[in-house]
Amino acid sequence: KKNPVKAAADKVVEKVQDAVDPGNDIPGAPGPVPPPVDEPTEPKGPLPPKPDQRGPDTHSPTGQETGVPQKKVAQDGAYLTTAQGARLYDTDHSLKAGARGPVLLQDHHLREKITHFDHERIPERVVHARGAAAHGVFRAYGTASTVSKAAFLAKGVETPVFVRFSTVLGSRGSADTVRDTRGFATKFHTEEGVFDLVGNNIPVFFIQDAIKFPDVIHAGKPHPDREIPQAQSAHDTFWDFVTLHTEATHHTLWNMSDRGIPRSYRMMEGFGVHTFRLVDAEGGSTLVKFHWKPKLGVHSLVWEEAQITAGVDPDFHRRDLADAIEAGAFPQWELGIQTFPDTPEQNFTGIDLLDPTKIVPEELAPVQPIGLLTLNANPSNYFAETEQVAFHVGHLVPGIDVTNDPLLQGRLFSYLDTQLTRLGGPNFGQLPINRTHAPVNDMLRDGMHQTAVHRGVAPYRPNSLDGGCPFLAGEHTGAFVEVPAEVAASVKERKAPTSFDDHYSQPRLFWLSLTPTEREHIIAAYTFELGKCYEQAIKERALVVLANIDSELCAQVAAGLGLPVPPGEARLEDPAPSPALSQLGQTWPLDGRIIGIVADTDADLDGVRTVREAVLDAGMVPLVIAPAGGTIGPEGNPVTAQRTFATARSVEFDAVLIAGAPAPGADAYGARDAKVDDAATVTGTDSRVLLLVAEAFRHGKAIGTWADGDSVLASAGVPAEAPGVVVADTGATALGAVTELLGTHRVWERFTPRI
Ligand code: HDE
Repeated sequence: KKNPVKAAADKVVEKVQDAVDPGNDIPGAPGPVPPPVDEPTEPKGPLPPKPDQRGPDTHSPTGQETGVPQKKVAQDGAYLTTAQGARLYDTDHSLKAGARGPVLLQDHHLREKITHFDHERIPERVVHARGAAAHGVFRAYGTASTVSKAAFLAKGVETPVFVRFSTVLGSRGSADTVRDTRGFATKFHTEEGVFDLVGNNIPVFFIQDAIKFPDVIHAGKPHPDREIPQAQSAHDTFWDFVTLHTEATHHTLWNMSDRGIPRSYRMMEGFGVHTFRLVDAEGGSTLVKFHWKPKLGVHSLVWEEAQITAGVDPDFHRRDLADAIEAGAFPQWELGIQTFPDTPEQNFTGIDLLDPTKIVPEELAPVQPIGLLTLNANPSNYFAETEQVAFHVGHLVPGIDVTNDPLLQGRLFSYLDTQLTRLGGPNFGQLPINRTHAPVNDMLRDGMHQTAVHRGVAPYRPNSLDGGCPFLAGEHTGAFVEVPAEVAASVKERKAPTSFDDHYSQPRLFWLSLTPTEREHIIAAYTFELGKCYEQAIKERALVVLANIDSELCAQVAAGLGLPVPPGEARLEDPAPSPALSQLGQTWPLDGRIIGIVADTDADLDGVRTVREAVLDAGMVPLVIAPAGGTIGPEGNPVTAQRTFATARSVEFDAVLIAGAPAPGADAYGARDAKVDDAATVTGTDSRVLLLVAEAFRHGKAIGTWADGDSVLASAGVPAEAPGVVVADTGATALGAVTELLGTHRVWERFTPRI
């Protein structure tokens, strides 16, 4: 029987819906859906990016438009429909035999909704599962044209790109700031097809042969019995492997250095790791190593910061990248190459170019800039873009080829293979984020998730039915032709060249190239990670490895572990240090740096306003930290709090300013209202503020105070005369001094290395 109350209610709903019935007349309603774009099936000019391939346009939170505003609504059209387009009148109640009765199997909407939901997840990447990505553009300087005929490297050519950064070991939901290598994978949508540069933020790798990849990853991933620890290398199986397998020493040392805990994806170098081969228009070839150099410099967290951040804001790097792009502070990297003659030895000054555990110091082969990458748009949909993007080192374009590096050779197999499981079949190239912008005219047919409707009857060659089409291209009509590199007559064997046996000279080179502060961080990292191992034998073996890098490093870690120092092996002559490997000693731009400004109702709020403006003018982000949410100050002219004492933690800020109260009599913000006047001054006594200031100090961050803000320093145990602590009269002076300090990222004098 019809429920009269419900019937009346339904009528009302219908009426309301009719009233707002929109179609596309409602201002702001989405326009007509564009017609689908056919997959190209015959040779023709390059297609522009399809509507669903274009990166979204962004706008900044300050309201400054950086393009067409991003579409904010999830659906097109006015009515909710099924996947088949039938309009729905109710999506909240299952179809039942009476309001209190059982659910009917015939409820097709319920079944469709739940079934689709049940299958929303795909397998996460077996490595690099956690990532964050952005769209951008690569603009070539043309400087690489002498060594590569790749069209996208010609002067002034702009190529759309999609870049995905990642950690390696953790699962999709793991924390961003763990100690790990970071992935830096770039998909160039060139007019000659897709080129993927699938690199890392560390220039060397743990292993020299792809066949060992499952071993190193099984060792680094959580233990198979309890599946712990998550996204960590501080456990027995990792150290068991890397100490038994000493070719991993160089990469492990980089992981234990500051490079293992980057401050931001925007402040990381990227490396192609392997040696690649570029081919010029005449067929001449050059060996190269690829480098990404961040415009903001290379900066890291300190270990305690990384640990706190993993709990306080596990999405720290993801948020940082997205916020910067949304605010219009587009991160940039220069792509550079080190070039080497393509000789049969593939060796440069004694360094085997096929060994991925070796770098070539920049002092021996300078990095020559060839183009500029700018990330300027956030993905619109995490799953469709960041999750479904599929990189492959075999996605190459004419002018870029591979070498015999045995690690690279194995990767050429793995990246295609892994997508079959992850993306469910061989047609992942048709997904919008992966689809090339170049015309596709392949003879690949059918398969899971085929979305192209191929026409004709002759997807084979040779054929007569299609008039012999399509034809094969040649070197001068844009074909990808492998470099006819000579392969020396040899026997079939499972072996590595003897040059691959040198596992220590380059770890020593790295160690010798760092400043005492950076070395101190390495000592602390080894002491922490090995201290987390249970097996004594593993720790002892690790010390033997360290003794072969440096006796002082070994001695300090041994002291931390409470173990005897093992003897080191006799070493050959020390390599010349490579200063380019150190992160310290230079001054960098401050774009997007975050300045916390602690203020309460008694503070010099005029000073706070001036400082906020100046911070914004300098391209940085001011965040006012107040006792509670809302505003502080007089009703007519309040200062808005972006953080509160409860929500702010030091790790979020690159520098901290403390606004003190103006001198008695000098009313800084004019007529105060009585309510505000009554509010107690809490800054100097609030334990959360004291913790914030003490942590900022411990982490080497610049701290500035003005008016009587310096009283907080004493309560927090921070000496006012310590390096990088500024006690000023006005906010502007305090900010000026702090800004100067920020250029070097941290106040390095505060760290006192043991050696
Ligand atoms: Fe990867 N790697 N890898 N890798 N790798 C993958 O591919 C693999 C290696 C790197 O954001 C997988 O689509 C093997 C070196 C990045 O989607 C898989 C070997 C370098 C990403 C795979 C290596 C990398 C991956 C997992 C040893 C730096 C993330 C999912 C021969 C130069 C890409 C996928 C993204 C992802 C295999 C070694 C970088 C399984 C077999 C060396 C940045 O195919």
